[in-house]
Amino acid sequence: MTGDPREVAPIGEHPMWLPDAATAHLRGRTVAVRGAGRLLETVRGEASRAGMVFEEAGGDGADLVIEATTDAATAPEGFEVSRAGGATRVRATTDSGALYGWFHVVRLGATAFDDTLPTARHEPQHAMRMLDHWDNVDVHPVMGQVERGYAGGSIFFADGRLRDDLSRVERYARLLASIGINRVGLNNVNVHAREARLLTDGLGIVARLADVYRPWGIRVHLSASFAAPITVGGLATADPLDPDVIEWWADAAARVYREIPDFGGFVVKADSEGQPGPFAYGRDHADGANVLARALAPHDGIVHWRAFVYNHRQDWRDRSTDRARAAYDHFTPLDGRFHENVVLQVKHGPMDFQVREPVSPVIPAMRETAVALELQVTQEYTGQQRHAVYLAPWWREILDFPPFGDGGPSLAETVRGGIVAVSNVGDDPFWTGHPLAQANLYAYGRLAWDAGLDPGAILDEWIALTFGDDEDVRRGIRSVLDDSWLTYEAYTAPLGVGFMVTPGSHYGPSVDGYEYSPWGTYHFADRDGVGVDRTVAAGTGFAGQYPSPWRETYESLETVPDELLLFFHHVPYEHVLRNGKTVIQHIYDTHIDGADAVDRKVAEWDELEGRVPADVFARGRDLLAEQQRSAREWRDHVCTYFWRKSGVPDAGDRVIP
Ligand code: GCW
Repeated sequence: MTGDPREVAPIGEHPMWLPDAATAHLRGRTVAVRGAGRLLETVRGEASRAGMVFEEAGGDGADLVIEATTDAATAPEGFEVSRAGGATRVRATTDSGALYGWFHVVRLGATAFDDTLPTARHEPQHAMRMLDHWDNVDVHPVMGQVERGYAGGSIFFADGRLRDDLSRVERYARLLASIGINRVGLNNVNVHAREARLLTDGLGIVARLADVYRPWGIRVHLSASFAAPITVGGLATADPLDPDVIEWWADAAARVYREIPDFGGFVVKADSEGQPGPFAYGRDHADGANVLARALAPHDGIVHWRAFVYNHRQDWRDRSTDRARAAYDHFTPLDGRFHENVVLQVKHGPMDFQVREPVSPVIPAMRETAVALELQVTQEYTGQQRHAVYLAPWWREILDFPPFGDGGPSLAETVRGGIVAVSNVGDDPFWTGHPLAQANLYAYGRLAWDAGLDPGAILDEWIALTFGDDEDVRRGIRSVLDDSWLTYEAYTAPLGVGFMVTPGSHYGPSVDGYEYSPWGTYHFADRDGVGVDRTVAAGTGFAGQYPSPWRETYESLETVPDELLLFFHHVPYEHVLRNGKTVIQHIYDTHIDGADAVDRKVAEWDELEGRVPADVFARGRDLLAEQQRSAREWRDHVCTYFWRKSGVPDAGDRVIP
């Protein structure tokens, strides 16, 4: 322990938000940990690691008393923190609540021992707070080891097998527990041949990982292939209504639970981007999900069934097919038919994790199905951890959205099946490629626990834990990150239209990259205008999938929010936005301003030299240089493209090449 937050472990592995300095306020203080449960052992281990002194014999005089007792009457996993008689107390009904209470005390820093500390109850908004890994055991020839991973290889697997040394996974589990994550999906939802066998002869791997996560209150889940009865079971069919298939899944689940009694369940991507599914047998997705659900039910397991089902072989000339509509069209007729232990896992937007999309209309539509909201911490479409983009303000907007109109419940209150996100970590020394991308993982956990937290306050918390209390560091990092999501939006695809990325890699601009492709992600720019007509009156009808008032809000050019204009409408370039600018001028201005904003971020980061650890500074500087290059490239491609299409010059007389 150094006491100096700027001294981090030599590179090899950055401690993320739990360097030893983060618990410096606890060193030498006395502690008593009371109650039963294996997670209390974890709390004791943490207290001893922090250099606390254990108080024997009741421990009523300790500086910190952590107690799991049914008297606490907190919700499962919740805790109450209070201060009286010179002691700070954490009381929880369960041992997991005590563990979360411990990490709350870590976050509070020295204020945990102020006599003014108010009594407060903290209970998670969602019982399921999950992180999905898209890790492959083998390195996939196209997608690499971690699909859409921007931070190196897998922390679980190397050389086609489970790593021998799982100590990093353990440190990861600790970091996740500290932000309240309680479920982890271990493998890619695109299940390839090797990974399908995790369910059969690879079960030992799953069991070993479950053992590592268990002391941190985290249950593991597996992505399963719908075709597993054929590919690993040797059956001739995977028809969900076939008795042999039903029996195969029941046996498979029983085998898993014999090895891993607290196994969480299966995650399934079916009939999606080439993954097998029930459509091959003329069955629907309720039939498909329910066969797995029935197999898991006796063991208290859950099926996360993904709603990301759409036609990825569409004819781009056919304007009536709309990828945005697909999930709603497939799933809403099935509402009410899913077993109780099916959670429909829905991406936050109707398309695919873009920098801006409306909220998916599937979420408010499924009134009788438990729905989980899926976010993407890995920055597939938001700069791939080469651009500094703090996503919490975007997630907060999504979580706050009132799907039934103002005054009604927020999206966070609407989803009953919890919150899921795709992880952004790999075996990179900083875990997340860009050191600042750690803030996204941190913020995800905190928002999954409480969607009401302020993204700026979360960022301050992350900065203080990671870098200590230097006010200049706080200000510098805040100035790089605070508006970074909007900056990224400004220099990439405009006004909600999405994509315009390089096909395959999804990094960097290619305005027409997907325009004449089968993937359903079009902007329809021509010489007169741009955007997708998704109105009921004249377009694909997607706007009509929303309950009122949103269907009307989105349908009308008078009321559609500017930032979603091109998601819902095809308009002429000279169409005037509600902000008073024409669409074309908005495109020029935002792209030029967005790239300029990145120049400022480069300078702001440079100010941090000598204030953050040298390795963090150097990595950040290199990546900001790349962000600057890339932002300019985006600016130039997009501006030139629309200047050539429209022939409308920039009102500011700037030279658009
Ligand atoms: O965004 C797309 C990605 C795919 C991913 C898919 C999904 C795992 O480009 O790589 O596949 O989403 O969410 O299933």
